[in-house]
Amino acid sequence: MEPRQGTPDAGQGLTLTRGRMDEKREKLIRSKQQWAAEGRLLTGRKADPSRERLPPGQRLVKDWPVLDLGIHPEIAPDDWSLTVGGLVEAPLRWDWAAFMSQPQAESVSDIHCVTSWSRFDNRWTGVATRHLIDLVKPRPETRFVLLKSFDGYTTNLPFENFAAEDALIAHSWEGKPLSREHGGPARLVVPSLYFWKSAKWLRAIAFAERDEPGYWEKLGYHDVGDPWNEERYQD
Ligand SMILES: Nc1nc2c(c(=O)[nH]1)N[C@H]1C(S)=C(S)[C@@H](COP(=O)(O)O)O[C@H]1N2
Ligand SMILES: [Mo]
Repeated sequence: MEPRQGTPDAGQGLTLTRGRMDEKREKLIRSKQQWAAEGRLLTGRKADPSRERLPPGQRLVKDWPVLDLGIHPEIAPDDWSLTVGGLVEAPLRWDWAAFMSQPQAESVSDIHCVTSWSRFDNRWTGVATRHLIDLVKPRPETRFVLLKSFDGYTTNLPFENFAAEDALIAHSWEGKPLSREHGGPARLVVPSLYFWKSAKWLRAIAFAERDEPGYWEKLGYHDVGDPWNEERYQD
C-alpha cells in the first residue's frame, strides 16, 4: 500500500509546489553532501559523556527542528505496520493495535543532530528495542540493524547501539502522540548516535550480519555516527 504524501495529488498549483519541494530537497541534499566532503563542523575533539553534556561541535537549542528529505508521509494508524525480520528466529509484523499492546517503556534522552544542534531531555514513550529483541531473537551472528521508512529513507547502525537500554520505537514525545513531521505514528530513537540514525515513519527493521549503508551513509556520512567521537563523516 502506498502511503499518502504530504502534498495533495491533483491540480495545477501543485506541480509548482512539487517543483519547489524538489528544489529545496535537492539543495539540502547537495549541501549536506558538501558538508561531508569538506568535513564541515569537525573540531577534531573527542569528549567523555560522563563529564560533558554537549558532544564536540554541538550547540544547544530549545526548539525542536524538523530535518528530513522534505516528504512527510501521512500514515493513518490503520495503514501502519512494522515488519521485523532478517537474521532472527521469530520474524514478526505488528499492526498498530499489536504495537500499542506491547509493554510500554519511557526514556528521557538528548538529541544530537549532525548539523550541530542538540536538544536536551526529550521524554519518549514507546516499545523498548530490548523488548523487540527478546521477541524476535536475533541470531548470534547479528552485528547490524537496517531500517526502512515510509518516505523511502534507509539507515544502518550497529546492533549494540540499537539494543541499548535507552533505545525505543517511540509513538509519543512529552506525553503526546508524535507529530507527523517528527515521524509519527512511530519512529526509532537511538540516543547514543547522531539523530539521522533514528528513522522517522519506521516501516521495517532487519537484523543482519553484513552492513549495508543507508541513505546518508552512501552520501559520505559515518557508518556508526557516535557524537562523542565526532563520527560525522566517513574518513
Ligand atoms: N524516515 C526518515 N527518517 C529520518 C530522516 C528522514 O529524512 N526520513 N532524517 C533524519 C535526520 S537527518 C534527522 S536529523 C532526524 C530529524 O528528526 P526530527 O525532524 O524529528 O528532528 O530524523 C532522521 N530520520
Ligand atoms: Mo540530520
